[in-house]
Amino acid sequence: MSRPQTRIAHRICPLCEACCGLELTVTDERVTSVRGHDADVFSRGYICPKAVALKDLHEDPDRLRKPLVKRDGRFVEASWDEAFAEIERRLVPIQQQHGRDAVATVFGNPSVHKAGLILYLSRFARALATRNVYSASTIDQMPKQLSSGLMFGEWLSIPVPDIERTQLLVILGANPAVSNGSLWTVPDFRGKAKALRARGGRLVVIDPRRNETAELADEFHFIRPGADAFFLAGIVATLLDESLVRLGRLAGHVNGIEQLAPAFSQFAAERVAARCGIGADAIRGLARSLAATERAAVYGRLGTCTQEFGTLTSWLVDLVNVLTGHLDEPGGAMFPRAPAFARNTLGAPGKGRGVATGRHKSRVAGAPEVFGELPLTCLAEEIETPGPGQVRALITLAANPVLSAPNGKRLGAALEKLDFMVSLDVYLNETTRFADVVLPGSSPLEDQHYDAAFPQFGYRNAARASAAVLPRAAGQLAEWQVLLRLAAIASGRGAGIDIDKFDDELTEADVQRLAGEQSAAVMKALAGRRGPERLVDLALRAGPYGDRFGLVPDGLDLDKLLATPGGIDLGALAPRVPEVLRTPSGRIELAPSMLLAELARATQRLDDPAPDLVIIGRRQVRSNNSWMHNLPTLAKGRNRCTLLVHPEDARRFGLTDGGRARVSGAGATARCVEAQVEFSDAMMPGVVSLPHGWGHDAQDARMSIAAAQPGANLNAVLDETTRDPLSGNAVLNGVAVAVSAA
Ligand SMILES: Nc1nc2c(c(=O)[nH]1)N[C@H]1C(S)=C(S)[C@@H](COP(=O)(O)OP(=O)(O)OC[C@H]3O[C@@H](n4cnc5c(=O)[nH]c(N)nc54)[C@H](O)[C@@H]3O)O[C@H]1N2
Ligand SMILES: Nc1nc2c(c(=O)[nH]1)N[C@H]1C(S)=C(S)[C@@H](COP(=O)(O)OP(=O)(O)OC[C@H]3O[C@@H](n4cnc5c(=O)[nH]c(N)nc54)[C@H](O)[C@@H]3O)O[C@H]1N2
Ligand code: SF4
Ligand SMILES: [Mo]
Repeated sequence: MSRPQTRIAHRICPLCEACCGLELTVTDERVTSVRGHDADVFSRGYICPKAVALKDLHEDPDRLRKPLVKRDGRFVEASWDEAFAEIERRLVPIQQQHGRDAVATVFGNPSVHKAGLILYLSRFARALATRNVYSASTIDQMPKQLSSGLMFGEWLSIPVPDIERTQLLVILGANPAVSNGSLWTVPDFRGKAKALRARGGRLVVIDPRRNETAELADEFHFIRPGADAFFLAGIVATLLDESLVRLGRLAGHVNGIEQLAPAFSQFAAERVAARCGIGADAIRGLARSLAATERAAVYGRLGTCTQEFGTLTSWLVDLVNVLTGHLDEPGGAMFPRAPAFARNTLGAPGKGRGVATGRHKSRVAGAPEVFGELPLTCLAEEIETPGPGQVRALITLAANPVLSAPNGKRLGAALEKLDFMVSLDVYLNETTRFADVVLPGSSPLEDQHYDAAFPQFGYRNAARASAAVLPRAAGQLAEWQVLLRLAAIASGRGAGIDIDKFDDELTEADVQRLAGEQSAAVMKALAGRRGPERLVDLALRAGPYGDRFGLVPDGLDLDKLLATPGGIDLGALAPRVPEVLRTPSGRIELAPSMLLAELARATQRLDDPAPDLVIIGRRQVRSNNSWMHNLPTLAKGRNRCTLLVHPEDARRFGLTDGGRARVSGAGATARCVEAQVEFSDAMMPGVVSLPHGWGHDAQDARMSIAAAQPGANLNAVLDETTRDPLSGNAVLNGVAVAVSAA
């Protein structure tokens, strides 16, 4: 027998936004251990329990490895050529007969975590040329993208707390101690929060649940779900009223400051206190602390976005940061400068076109397009409702909306009625089981990796790339190749297209736009690579730290990053205003008219009574959205899909600890689920919590481990018709429910 061959490989973890550097031991082409990479300049050895599950995912017998085509209602394995031929045969006639909008697409969360998907999504979408583009963004962060776009001129110019230098961090509606951060790439949040406190700084958390982040905090307040806009408006009103506003260096770079005093006159702390469930003294006190602390930042995330006033709230977070002199200042909320793919490093600095919404509207609800997308919660009605523009076919890419989006039952029933559906996914699950053709996505360990999105939200600037850890399995296509083939079919160029030539053609067009007369030379410099790797090399070299194709000899390129697996540190965040701005005025828009109108609408809602009981979600360390419940290392152990109930509420509703409860949504067609009750005094009375992403009880899915402990689907009781009207984002928290013993 030959001696086992062992090697060490490095890979950035693609499982969440923290983007930790991993060190993997590979013995005879099998991963034998996964550890944190101590020499990683960004994550410094930190990992969470999910990283180890990359091995489970790679080896999971349920993971799809061959295309599946549905014949007479049953899936049969097919070759890639057969699968693409079937797609061409069925998709193209739908486009021809019913028009381009008859084909919809949904991009799911993992598509942002894989270079082969994120860098080819736009190519695919352009080829599909439909208005029916949906994604996880409208059940997640679209409000923050919209408020950032309106204030700073770019959808992804989102400031993040400079946590290593701040002295006061206020967190609303986020639980980075578990989620590891979102729109804020911050591995080891826990360690950084402890360091903040060790240097005398303070952490304040505002949440309807005393969550794991609150346990690290100096100060915690329960807030009534959905009341953050009122709370933050109370802070702004206090700053204005007590003359605490200090713009500092930004004074010459803002517009609209004079519009604020009249707009906030209704929101005195004493007036909003009851709406928030937080005393006026605490609101005024926090406003004063923010104003008086030299280095402070307010951060809001999922809980502040997935509510009716999501965009309003997201704006108010940054308005408070500006008014207290903490935006774009060290220790405040700052704009990262990513080494590649950041729109706020392209084009003329300091001015731009800004953002617009509503260039078209959804056909049935009339919801405005935002960032080129329609609200995911509109998809079911767009499939169900006859008439011109009706959605008759769907392509899902790494998405599981039947579990992830409100009222999946209705969506599932709609998917069943489609003329044709294709999914690119790693599992046959609650959503992909409705497809006619399922194409297998690759195991992340088989892909070279560069995070195109997350360095735009990094707690510091860094550049890292990873080589593939394992060779691609025989016969497995890379996901970018799959997307190009789908693009070729959708644009009428046929499934048989030469993928490499097609890729050259598209990349040449990009280079032409970027480099004009120099484009031939640039293409030559990129020779030897193709697919996402070539796009990464191009973006790095043309980017703010790039080698500019030789003009900056010690600048970045992909070779350099691949030769440095621990990455290259590009320093602490640095002030970027006005260069970062892309608004038409070249200033930060403090009072966009759309948001002032929304603020006025909120005044009508100041006296809304609290519903008897509302539900919120939660995340857990050993789980990620809807798809990691089939991985043995994560799935083992106790039932985690429990309904957290405050003991007082339990008494009111006759629930027992460990017993079962029926949770039903409000309204005539109330849907219900059953879950195990767990008493918790960490819950605000009147609020219960169930994690999302569970409910793996579909008979025809193929996830054997997940099916053994299916859990209850939170989204089954949520309502697909309530949205933040500005961003189209779903309301996932603070929804009225009833509970009873089951
Ligand atoms: N009630 C409630 N609902 C929520 C949330 C909440 O807080 N509360 N959170 C929301 C948020 S923030 C998000 S982002 C969404 C997420 O919702 P989705 O975008 O639907 O994402 P996931 O649930 O993570 O499902 C990911 C899908 O991608 C597949 N997949 C995994 N890895 C790969 C891969 O490498 N390649 C391919 N091709 N496929 C892959 C999985 O099998 C699964 O089908 O859920 C949202 N839903
Ligand atoms: N382990 C793990 N990590 C993950 C994920 C996962 O599923 N599991 N998902 C990833 C994804 S896709 C995302 S988007 C991020 C999200 O990361 P975070 O933004 O940190 O989201 P959550 O952990 O859901 O925390 C949201 C918090 O908002 C609170 N909340 C609910 N409603 C309200 C409200 O009205 N007001 C206020 N102030 N708070 C409210 C909840 O109680 C909860 O504590 O996490 C990512 N990381
Ligand atoms: S926190 Fe965990 S899942 Fe997220 S990137 Fe790091 S190791 Fe991966
Ligand atoms: Mo998300």
